[in-house]
Amino acid sequence: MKVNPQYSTKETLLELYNKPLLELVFEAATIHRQFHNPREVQMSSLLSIKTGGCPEDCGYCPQAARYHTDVEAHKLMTVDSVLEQARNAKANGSSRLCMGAAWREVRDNKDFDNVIEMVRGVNELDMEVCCTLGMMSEDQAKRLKNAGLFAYNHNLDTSADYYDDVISTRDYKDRLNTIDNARKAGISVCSGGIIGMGEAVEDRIGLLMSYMNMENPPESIPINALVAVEGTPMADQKPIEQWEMIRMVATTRIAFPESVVRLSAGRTKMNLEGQALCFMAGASSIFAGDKLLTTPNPEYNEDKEMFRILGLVPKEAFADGEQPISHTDPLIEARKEKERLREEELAAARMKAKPEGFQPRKVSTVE
Ligand code: SAM
Ligand code: DTB
Ligand code: SF4
Repeated sequence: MKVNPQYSTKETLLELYNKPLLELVFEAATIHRQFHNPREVQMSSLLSIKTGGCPEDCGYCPQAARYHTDVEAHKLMTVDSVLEQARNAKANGSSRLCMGAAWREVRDNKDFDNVIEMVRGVNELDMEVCCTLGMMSEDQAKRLKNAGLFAYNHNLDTSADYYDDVISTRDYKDRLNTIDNARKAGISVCSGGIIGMGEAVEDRIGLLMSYMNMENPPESIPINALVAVEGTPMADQKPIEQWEMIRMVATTRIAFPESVVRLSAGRTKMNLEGQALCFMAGASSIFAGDKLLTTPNPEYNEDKEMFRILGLVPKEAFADGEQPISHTDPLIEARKEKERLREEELAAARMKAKPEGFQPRKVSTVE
């Protein structure tokens, strides 16, 4: 049951969202238990591989070049430093790494070649590797997939109706198109939204309806609360109440029983009890580490303590029924085969050169 047929219209979803809070949480918790292990919460790490200087005008985003925020622009990180950060994240319990770039779209250049290497390297660490790089073509998606990309994050953010109030440099169709390209390449889709941008409750439902109308809704739906950043047009937005986050998580959980609902940006403004209700209502992932892409997030130790108090355990990679992407790449395999043949030739030549009766010493090997 990818979508819940009981709540497949605007009206039924809106009614669900507005249910008495504890009834809503109970219904969500019931569905959650049927499809997921309620004690498991995935720790996922975010890494901003290319920061700031973005040409887009997303009203919420501190990385847009046109707004004057404290974000310092950085060019693309090196492959080695990304892999070092990935190993750190894994050592701290993360089973997924999401690499974000402040790009409008992917371009076929040296930077993209390097991202391909990053994806290959992180996949080899047996982590779920996710990227969020802006718009991309089907061919670019295929290259990412071949390198071992597990998921692509591309948020619709809000309803189609409210979208133009938030962003003017691209439209909803562009977003849907990229999601389609990820799908065509066989990449798992991560797509969700932000609440607290001044939208109406109907826009939150409109966002969910966009996913409801997809042939294949996202496997992963991040729910963010706006992090209002000084210098952006949304700097003065009043923070949402955590009850709204709980309602949004619960409604998403009920509407998309099989998807992973991610309690994403905005946790620094929530207390332990609020987050606990989100987990109860079906959130089964958080971003771990003291930084999201550019804004603060709770410290590792704080989250470890929260897991201890609530009896949660970190979820392993690929626990949601998806298979890891094989590390075997046809090019690497061909190179290995060439090396093996050469080794054989050398060994044969050595044997020829050895005196009669020579017995090689036995060496134990581990495959
Ligand atoms: N440039 C790419 C893109 O827009 O798809 C990838 C990076 S972008 C920062 C990834 C997502 O972060 C956005 O789609 C948005 O949903 C979320 N985001 C950005 N700024 C945010 C903020 N201030 N509060 C909450 N979420 C935010
Ligand atoms: C998502 O939905 N939230 C994450 C991730 N996908 C890429 C990003 C949150 C960014 C919050 C603002 C910042 O730190 O710059
Ligand atoms: Fe650029 Fe992405 Fe930020 Fe929009 S959300 S300004 S595309 S980095």
